[in-house]
Amino acid sequence: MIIKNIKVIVTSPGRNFVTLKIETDQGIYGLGDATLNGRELSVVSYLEDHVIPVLIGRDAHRIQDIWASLYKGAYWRRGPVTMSAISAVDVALWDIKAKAANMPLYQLLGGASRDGVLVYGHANGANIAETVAAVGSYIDQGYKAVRAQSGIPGVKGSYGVGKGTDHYEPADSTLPEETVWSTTAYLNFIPELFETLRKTYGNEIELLHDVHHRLTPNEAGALGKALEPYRLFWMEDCTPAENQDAFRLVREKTVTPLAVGEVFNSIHDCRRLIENQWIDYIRATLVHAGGVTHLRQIASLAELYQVRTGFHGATDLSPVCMGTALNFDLWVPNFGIQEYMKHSAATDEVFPHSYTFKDGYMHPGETPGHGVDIDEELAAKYPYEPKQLPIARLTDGTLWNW
Ligand code: CS2
Ligand code: MG
Repeated sequence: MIIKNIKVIVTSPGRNFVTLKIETDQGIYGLGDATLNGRELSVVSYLEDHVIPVLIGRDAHRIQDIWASLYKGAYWRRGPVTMSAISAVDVALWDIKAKAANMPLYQLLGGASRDGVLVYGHANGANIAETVAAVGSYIDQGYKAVRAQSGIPGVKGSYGVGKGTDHYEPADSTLPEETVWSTTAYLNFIPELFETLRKTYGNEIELLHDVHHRLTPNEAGALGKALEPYRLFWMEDCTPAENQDAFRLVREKTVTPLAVGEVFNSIHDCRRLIENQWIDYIRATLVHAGGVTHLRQIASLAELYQVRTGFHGATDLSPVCMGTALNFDLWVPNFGIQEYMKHSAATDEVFPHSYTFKDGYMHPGETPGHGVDIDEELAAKYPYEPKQLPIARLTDGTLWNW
């Protein structure tokens, strides 16, 4: 099965997405998500200038060889742009192979290891009362797990608080919006949020929280300890992980489960974290960490150390990524949980899909491939809009981790 043509489709039904479409000589095509929030056009260029020319004429079934040639053949290995491009090719080729085998991707990977994929939703509010109410609305929708993020008193533009819509879209300005961060205000506030949530909803509901890279290891350890009475499912991105050993310091201070990795793009970003069992969940995902081929390696390493998957699934990862992730989640032995931020209705129209949500669980469906398509005509109606992610500064003006 020969690769005949490859398209990069940029569309913006409410937010930017980059989709790779690989067409073969047997009329089967595959789709991959190549969206890198705020850096979309860099991946478009990498694909069009450096990847597509070397793929035309290649055998679409030789996924492993193509992955190796794009990774080792690049010389300049790793990084979010390169790996998002490789991920898109890899996912599209797995989509093709599953379609050619006339089965959903999860069957091709080895069949279902569970009946459904546990997901968590994103509840947020400007304050504790609004956030508690938002968590309640997710419980009413049947979610068994909910992430809670709240505005922090005195902190402008607190992370994770939506602007009146279902889905929180942080990349919503052409130049980075400046937000403020105060660790003191945050640490004084967050335990009360989860104390209130537990008092209101009890211990059944799984509660998650995203620190979003903002604390030092010592502060993260202190927060984890303070949250232990409220038994979080996980505390995410508690401290930047370029120095993987930082998580040893956090681990020594708290038993609150730790999740990290949505910004990782290869196994080398998380090997030490996993081998030393400094984390409980790995969040690296299909669109940024090398696709199915590489995520299988990461998941297999994680399984050896009782680390489970907890894929990133924000709205800046397209339905193509979500559909592929749900197939992977249904199969992978050491599954933990899947993030699920509902896309906009316009996005769901551009990307028709077979995945479904019911009572807090999702299923990819039985459509051959990953189960997600793209309506190219409709996609063309939503031109690209330059958008960038915010930055954060401390109250003294120091540039901080957003
Ligand atoms: C967040 C994301 O979903 C999450 O866990 O960390 O919303 C993240 O901020 C965005 O995906 C960045 O593009
Ligand atoms: Mg996160």
